[in-house]
Amino acid sequence: MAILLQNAIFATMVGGYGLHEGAVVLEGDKVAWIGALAALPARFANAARHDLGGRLVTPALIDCHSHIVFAGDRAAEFELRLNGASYAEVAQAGGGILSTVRATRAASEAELLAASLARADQIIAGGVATLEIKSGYGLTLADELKLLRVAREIGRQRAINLRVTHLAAHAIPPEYQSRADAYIDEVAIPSLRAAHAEGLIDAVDAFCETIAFSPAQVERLFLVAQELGLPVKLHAEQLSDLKGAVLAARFAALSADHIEYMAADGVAALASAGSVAVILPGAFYTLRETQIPPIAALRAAGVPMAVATDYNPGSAPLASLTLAMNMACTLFRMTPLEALQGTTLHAARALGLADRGQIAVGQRADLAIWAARHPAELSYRIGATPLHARIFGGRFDA
Ligand code: DI6
Ligand code: FE
Repeated sequence: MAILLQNAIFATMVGGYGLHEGAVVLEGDKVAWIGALAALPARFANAARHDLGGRLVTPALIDCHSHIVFAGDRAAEFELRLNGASYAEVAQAGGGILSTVRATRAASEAELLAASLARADQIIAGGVATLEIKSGYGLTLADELKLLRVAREIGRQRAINLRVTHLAAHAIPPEYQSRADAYIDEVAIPSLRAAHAEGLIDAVDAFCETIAFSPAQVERLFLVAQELGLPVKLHAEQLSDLKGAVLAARFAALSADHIEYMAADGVAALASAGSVAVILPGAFYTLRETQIPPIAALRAAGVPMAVATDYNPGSAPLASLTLAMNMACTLFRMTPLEALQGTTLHAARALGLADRGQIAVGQRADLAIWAARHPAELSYRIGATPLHARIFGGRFDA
């Protein structure tokens, strides 16, 4: 049964905003037709009509970088940092990611699922229909698989498309202190192989940083990903410039993420590899970082920029993708058009998905209907969620 959307402003995201004031027909889980109502083909004459009251419609948003499967919270660490400790100092003192690892290991799969579903619901309520989720708070073979299974289960229990990413190379657990190479060999690579064998993952990520894994260690993991035919992406240049983006580009990475400290060589490498730069202003904001990612250089080099929440308990307890868009504009001087491209078209590309991120014939019928008239309003508002309704796979949410 087809549905016809009329009396709306469609930001198709085809060539900029691609604003279209007309009608759109959805059939099954695909966009079937776009045009002026007067030109509606006879075969759609019986489509169920929805008058959208002049509202803005965009492709449903895509959050291409999150870490929502975890237990506990880090409010105490927030307080420590406000009292002067840095993110790296907290991490070195056994807090930070490792405190979440302790809580996550202790949680049962059911507890973890319940906590993670609540976070997925927050994201969905913000107009998102495709979400990437990473593991990375288990750091043992069994615990990483537990997180990945929970991530997959979210996609079965909720109206959302998931892409699941293996991130065992997120932090060095205490039992491998000063033995990061052994961790790569004994946990990261075996859990990658096991997760792939179980069909749990779509991509492989790592945290390339002085407080985490070196480029040489990441490369060993990426070689296994390559052997398994899995695409890679990388947490690169978040706190320092280890040339992670250059490494990622050598593996034709889907994306390099964070990249506050990326230099000109990284920009050039991403441009020639066709990788996406994933901008994560929530972590920048939370850590009170002052080094801004090289937005102007990325723009000049034609590197597609995505914007994501990075939703995680430490550096970005941020559930709202439209707030991330606001931060990308206000903190990094991205334009509202770039911010919306970053959560639609370019976010799709960052996940290797060509069937979404635009409103065009043949694209997935995942749409967001907003209490707004112009797409810049999505980036402009702070703290309100202007979602009016969401369509997932051709159906309005109940
Ligand atoms: N960089 C981040 O911002 C998150 N992971 C990473 O590699 C933070 C994760 C955390 O602090 O729990
Ligand atoms: Fe992250």
